[in-house]
Amino acid sequence: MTIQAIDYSTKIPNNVNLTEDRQVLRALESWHPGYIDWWKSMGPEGFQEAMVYLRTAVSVDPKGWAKFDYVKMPDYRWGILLAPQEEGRTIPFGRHLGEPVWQEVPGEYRAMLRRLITIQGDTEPASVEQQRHLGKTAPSLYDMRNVFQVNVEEGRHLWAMIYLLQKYFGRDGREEAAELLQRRSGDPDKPRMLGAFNEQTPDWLSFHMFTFFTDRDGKMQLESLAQSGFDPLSRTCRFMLTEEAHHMFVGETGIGRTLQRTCEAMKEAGIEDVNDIERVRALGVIDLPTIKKKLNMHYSLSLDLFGSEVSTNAANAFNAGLKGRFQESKIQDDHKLDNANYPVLKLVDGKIKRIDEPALTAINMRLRDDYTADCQRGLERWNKIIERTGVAYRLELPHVAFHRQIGEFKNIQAKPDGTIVDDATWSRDKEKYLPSKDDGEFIQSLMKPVTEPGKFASWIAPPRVGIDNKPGDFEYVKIVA
Ligand code: BYC
Ligand code: FE
Ligand code: FE
Repeated sequence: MTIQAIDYSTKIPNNVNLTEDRQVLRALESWHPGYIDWWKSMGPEGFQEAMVYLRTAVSVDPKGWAKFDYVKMPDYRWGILLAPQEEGRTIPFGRHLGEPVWQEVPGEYRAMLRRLITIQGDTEPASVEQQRHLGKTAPSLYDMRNVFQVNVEEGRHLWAMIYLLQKYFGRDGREEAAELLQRRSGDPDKPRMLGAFNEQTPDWLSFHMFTFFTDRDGKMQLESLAQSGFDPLSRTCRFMLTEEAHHMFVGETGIGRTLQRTCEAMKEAGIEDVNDIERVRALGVIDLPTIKKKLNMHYSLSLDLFGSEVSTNAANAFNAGLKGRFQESKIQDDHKLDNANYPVLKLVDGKIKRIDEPALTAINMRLRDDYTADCQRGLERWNKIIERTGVAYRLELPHVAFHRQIGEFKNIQAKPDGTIVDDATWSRDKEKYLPSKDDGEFIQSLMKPVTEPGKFASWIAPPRVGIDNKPGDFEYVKIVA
């Protein structure tokens, strides 16, 4: 395994030898100004001049791939970095199992591959757009730096997909690349492609839920694409996953610190009843039932990102060797799914039932199940935090039929426990399960910026350790007024 050094001499840092790939370099360089315009108009609002203590990828070596320094965000070095090519790699699943991986796009799969890459690419700038207001209400400089770190890396993930489109898809690829800068999150005329990426991220509780739940969909999708027989896609996704871990860390610790602070404040004030919302809120912390509602919302929105439980798109992508399963190589089966079944939750005569479906068409369901298990482990860590404070409360994932807009359950209403209810009951009760306008306003009232180094807003505990082992009062962002 050789590790290609990163070339910083070109405008676009890369380890794909762009200096000798003139045509692609030119295409990328002509896309660059539009990207910078997009970043300046749609990236973090009000902080384009700030000096931010960011990590930048300087190698793809898993040990020591990043360096930390103060950077003005528009000067961030968005690079094209692929994990090293593995000698003799073969296609790990599907109809071409065992054949050498492709270094060029197989003609018959061109459209399918382009679509997968475009959808992946679309989510990256969408999340930056959704999060652009958050700097202004950051609960600390530490948190502010974290959202900006996530944002620049999502920007880099867009570059990763743009490189594939421009190198391997000719004129079609250049058109897709241009359109990726034109769609906008939440815009009714030119929305982003997937549902959850057109929702708002109105406050920091949502941001942390988003990075826990939605970036985790990112992880699962990238893991499946990292299996791809199209080797450049696999290599790109493998390196993206290195960065993704931090995004989920931001979400998990962000919620963990919020829970910690709420529970500590309740204990100090001697409040036993978690449902005594008024008294808890008066302490300047977010009550646990409201945190649960936000969890319900972001988990259900993220489940929609897995597509329909039974999907021929997914079956075709698997068969073609383009998109595999989570940890494909660790699964003990034929990797072709010729005669296999997989249990799928379906709506049968108005009841939710587990039905065996051909495993090939149930690929989305399987990935979603792996995702749910991964989320569940995170929830258990949150519950430990609550438990240690002595507050009697547990977080749970709502049933997969709850609040869905895609798949089997999109036409019914179910409570978080999975009980199906009629529309009238749902309308009457939904604010018990999802954040109400009132909840939103209360959270908004706490979103006051804290910009003094080492200080934190009332509703969130400080982190246990700093970024890059910096001390507690480190100035992660030098704000320029
Ligand atoms: N919203 O067969 P179906 C990330 C459409 S996140 C709107 O059920 P399929 C990140 C679908 O397009 C990871 N439309 O689903 C996280 C299709 O439409 P067409 C992003 C939807 O194709 C945080 C029709 O419904 N990466 O990286 O098997 C921050 C029937 O589709 C939705 C990927 O998603 C939806 N939720 O699976 C930053 C990987 N769901 O084509 C970044 C690439 C479905 O008939 N994408 N539809 O018009 C895929 O693998 C698949 O496209 C999907 C859908 C898993 C998304
Ligand atoms: Fe990403
Ligand atoms: Fe991410």
